[in-house]
Amino acid sequence: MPTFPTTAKGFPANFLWGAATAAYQIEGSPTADGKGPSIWDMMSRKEGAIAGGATGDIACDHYRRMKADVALMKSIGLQAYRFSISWSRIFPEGSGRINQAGLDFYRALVDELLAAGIEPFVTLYHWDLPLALHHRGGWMNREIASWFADYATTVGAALGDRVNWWMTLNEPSVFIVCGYRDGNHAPGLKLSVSESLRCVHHTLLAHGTGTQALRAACPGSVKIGMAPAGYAKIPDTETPENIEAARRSLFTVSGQSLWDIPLWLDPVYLGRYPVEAPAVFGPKWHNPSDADLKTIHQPLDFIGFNCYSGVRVRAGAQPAPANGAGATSLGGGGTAVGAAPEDLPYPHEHPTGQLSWLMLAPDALYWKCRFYNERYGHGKLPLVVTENGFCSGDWVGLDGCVHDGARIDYLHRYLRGFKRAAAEGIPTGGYFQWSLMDNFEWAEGYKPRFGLVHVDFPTQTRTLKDSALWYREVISNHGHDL
Ligand code: BGP
Repeated sequence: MPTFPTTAKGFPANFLWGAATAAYQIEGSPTADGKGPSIWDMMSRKEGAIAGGATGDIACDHYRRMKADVALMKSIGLQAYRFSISWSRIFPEGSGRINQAGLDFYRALVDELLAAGIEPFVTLYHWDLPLALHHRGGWMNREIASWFADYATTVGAALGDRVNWWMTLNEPSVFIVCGYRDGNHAPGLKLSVSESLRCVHHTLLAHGTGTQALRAACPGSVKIGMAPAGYAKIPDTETPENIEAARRSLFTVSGQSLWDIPLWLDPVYLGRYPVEAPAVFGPKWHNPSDADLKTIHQPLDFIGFNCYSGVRVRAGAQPAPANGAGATSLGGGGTAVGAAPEDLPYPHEHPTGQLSWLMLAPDALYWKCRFYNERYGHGKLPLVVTENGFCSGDWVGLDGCVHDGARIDYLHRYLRGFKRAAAEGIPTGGYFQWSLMDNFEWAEGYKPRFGLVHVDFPTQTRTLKDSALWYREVISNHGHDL
């Protein structure tokens, strides 16, 4: 545990520094010990679906190298490790029969972490739906809320005595939009907006039933949250008008893309869909029942969010629409005042990671914390960065080291934004670097490298990058020198 004392300027004493991974991206061993197939096992076999024809069949071979990988985490000084459970290791047919060997793997991992003094953070769902459930409609089928609850009950009962921190879903907007509407992620469907909206609702419902199930299954008090995605909105300059424009842009459903944050987070934290949603979607909108909204709106213990990038926003020349969209800081539904927000495009040459969506936007962490705290947390729930990271084409140099200076600078700048939030009195609980090690980056294959640890995939050799050594220092002085 950190020994650095709490100061008004830094992170609280119980703040945890960690790194994150996900099952399909690192484990490999897709059929070991009775595991059933997932939609990503299917997707990665589809001709042309994944860059370089890659699959997660071996990935980082973590299923077989788990102990050595925990030792690696310890050598970096990690205080927490966020990983996901592969649903189809536990339920090879998606529901019904439990595969004890699958649970045993994660129990062994948790034991290993605790013995190394590392706090486990468990994500129940990081995109690898059991294929058997896909054949029963997957996220299109409302029954998934009860399949997910059964899965949460089983995992909670197996690990809840030793795992305090839980996340139900990772980036629901990404797995629905990319997987069901755009088709570039598993299961590769291209549904209509109306059908996709049903998936959105089932996803949120599963978050609610999963949260209830975890609370019932885990002895003692556990901390439950989510790990949603989404671009931050950053005021171009910090004038009151631009700040309000950024807030409004962040919290408005402005079109039918399904990416807008309040579509996902307002039901979870406020118990209702955004007021403008029925008008934006017109006849494609399905009115939810009060009972469903109540299920979705479970009390949570922290505000988790993944944060990679952000868009700059300024107050435009036009007045804001009069439908209350986005509304002021206090949770939407208010009368619109002021200017309509204008998102500002980055110039073509703006710095990015290896993937073009990863635009350098260092204030992203600060503004997400500030706006989420205002609208959803009200100073009562700690903000936890469940992912933040950078992808670059790293390689092992002639000197045997991996000199990833761009990643260090990226993390340093973003962490300063997070520290500013803490210094302004916003409660903070932890920070997870994505990712512990280079891994299978979904449709992009193995080329984009996000790790603190370099993985040479043919030999599975691990090499700590310079960023891992830098992060070790950050952890040891509890962010004091950032
Ligand atoms: C994670 C994925 C990562 C990376 C990241 C991107 O949850 O597992 O591999 O793709 O999300 O975040 P975003 O989708 O928000 O851009």
